[in-house]
Order: sequence, then C-alpha cells, then structure tokens
Amino acid sequence: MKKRSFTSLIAAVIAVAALLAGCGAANSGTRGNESAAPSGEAAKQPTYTFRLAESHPADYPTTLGDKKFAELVHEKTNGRIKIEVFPSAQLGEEKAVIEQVQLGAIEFTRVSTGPLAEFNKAFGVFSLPYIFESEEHEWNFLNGPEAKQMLEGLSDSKFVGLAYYDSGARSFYTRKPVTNIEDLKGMKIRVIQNKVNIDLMEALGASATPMPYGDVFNSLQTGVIDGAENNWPSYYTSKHFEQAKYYILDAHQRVPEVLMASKVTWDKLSDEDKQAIQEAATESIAYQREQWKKFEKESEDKVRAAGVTVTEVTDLKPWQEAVKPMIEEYRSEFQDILGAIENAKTK
Ligand code: GTR
Repeated sequence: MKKRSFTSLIAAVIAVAALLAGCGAANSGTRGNESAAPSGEAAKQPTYTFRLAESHPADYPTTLGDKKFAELVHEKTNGRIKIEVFPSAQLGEEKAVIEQVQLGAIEFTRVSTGPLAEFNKAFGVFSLPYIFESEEHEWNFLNGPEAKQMLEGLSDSKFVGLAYYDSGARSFYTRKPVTNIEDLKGMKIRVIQNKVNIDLMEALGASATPMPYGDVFNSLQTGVIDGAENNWPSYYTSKHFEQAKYYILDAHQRVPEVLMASKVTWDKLSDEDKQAIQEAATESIAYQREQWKKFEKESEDKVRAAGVTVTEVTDLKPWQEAVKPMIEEYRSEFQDILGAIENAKTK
C-alpha cells in the first residue's frame, strides 16, 4: 500500500473511532484545551478546539488562507475557538476528508470544488471547460449572489460553505510531448473524480483515470498514467513536473477551492460563534488571493527554471470546439448557473 493511502486509512480509522467515542469537539464542547479557557465574561461561553484538513503543504497558498482564517477566528472569539490546521493530507485524501466532514468527524476543511461535485451536484459546473474567460470573470461570478447561493446549498449535503479561495487555471502536463489537442488522443490522463471530468477527457479523445492526488506522482513515475492536469502551484509542489515535463497551457478549467465546515459541528455553535467564523472566512479571502498570486508566479518560475517544456496555446478554438457537445449535454443540468456565469463576463 502506498504511504499516503496508508496514512489516510489510519487517519480515517482514528476519526471514526473518535466519532464513535463521542469525543468530537462539538459533542463535548471542548477538545483538549480546558487549560486555555479564558477568564472573565468569555469564560461563561464554551471553548472549542477544531481541526481543519488541508491536502497541500504548509506554505501553499490555500494553507496560508486556512491559517489566516484560524487566526481571525481565534481573535474574534477572544481565544475561545482554536482551529488547528493539518496540512499535507495528514487527515486523509480529499474525498475521504469530505466524507468525514459530512459525518462531523473532522470539523473544517479546504477542498477543491472538483471532488465536492460528487457530494453536491451543482459544483460540477466548475469542472466544465472554458466557461470562464479570465480570473476577473471567475471572481466576478464568485463574488456574486448565485455563487453565494451555491455555498448555501451545501447545507443539503451536510456542509456549511464559508468562502471560495483562488485556484488559478488548470492545464495538462504529460510525460511525452504534447503541443496540440491531437497529441492528447489515447493518453491516460489522471483526473479528479467526478462525472464532468470523465466526460471532458472523452471529449478531448483522452482516457480519464480518476485517482487521489497523492497517488499521481507514483503513477506518473511508473507510467500507469501518461499525464495529469493542474495549476502551476500544484504542478510544482507535488513535484509532478519532475515526471511529466511537458506543460501545455490550455487553461481548460478554473476550479475554485472552498473553505467549509461540517454542518454537524455548525449546528451546535451559538449564533455569535457562527457569525465570528463566517466573518473570519470572508476576511481571509483577500489574503489567500494575494498569496495565490505570489505563489503562482514563483511556481511558474521554478518549474520553467527546472527545464520543463511549456507550450502556450495561441488558438483555443479547436479545444473549445471539441468540448462544445459535452457542454451542451450539461446545459440543462446547469442552466441557471451557466447563465449567471455568462452574465458575469467582464468584457
Ligand atoms: C489542486 C487542488 C487540490 C486537489 C488537487 C487535485 O489544484 O487545490 O485540492 O483537488 O488539485 O488535482 O486533486
């Protein structure tokens, strides 16, 4: 068993055991920080220590956003609510984490809307290709009422959506040279598991191989897959660029990240605490986006310096044409959201 899958299994066993034993933070009101209980007025209110699961390393921009969020929550609750950020998939791979957040065994997480689509169908819209023209277009939509409604809709799946974080654009990288859409034909490409991604690979003539993020490096190394796709920071920090040295910038998706809580945890909090947490999440967005911008450039520089062959796609037409029929197939399912995305265009 691969090291990371084994770690995820252990994490899952511990979390379920904790849940069964009824020692989740929301059940007991505290989790191991009674000594830190503040004095005075605040002492009458409960103290909590929660966990936040993050799959990226400690210095990755989403993790920095999580930490800023935790810091703000701590500040706004006078130290009563402590959120410990567990980076590098210590609490498990994304899908397993989402399942545990749904159960209330993990209280907070930052995940991609890619895997989230398997739990809440509306989020599949972000995996549709070329629907955003730019970062501005994407954020114009994410800051609008429909995107907020999508976060609210997460409560149907036992989550509380708190904020969107930036994740740039995803492009393909491969072990063998790919310089145009034709070269992708027949290639086995790792995707985040969701139905839209599988249909997307088919539309491009490639074959979709869904697997957890933590398994991609080995699968590239052993040739189980021919390539994968991601943004600059993930391509760099995962070291996938060492195995797949051809990066073709088609920017097919902009799949935002989501900061969210377990509804099981949330329902046990006071209105005042809910408000403090929501405010902290909203305030952390600007910081996360700033960090994203900086790190995106740094990762690009590092990857280019390592000798990766980067192909800019000057004409996106053939790519967009190839996926048109699949987008049409999804049009009725995502009609309203697609309309709102269209209306959020900035030019
Ligand atoms: C990254 C994203 C992760 C994960 C990963 C993947 O861009 O931040 O949460 O979803 O992609 O491809 O699995």
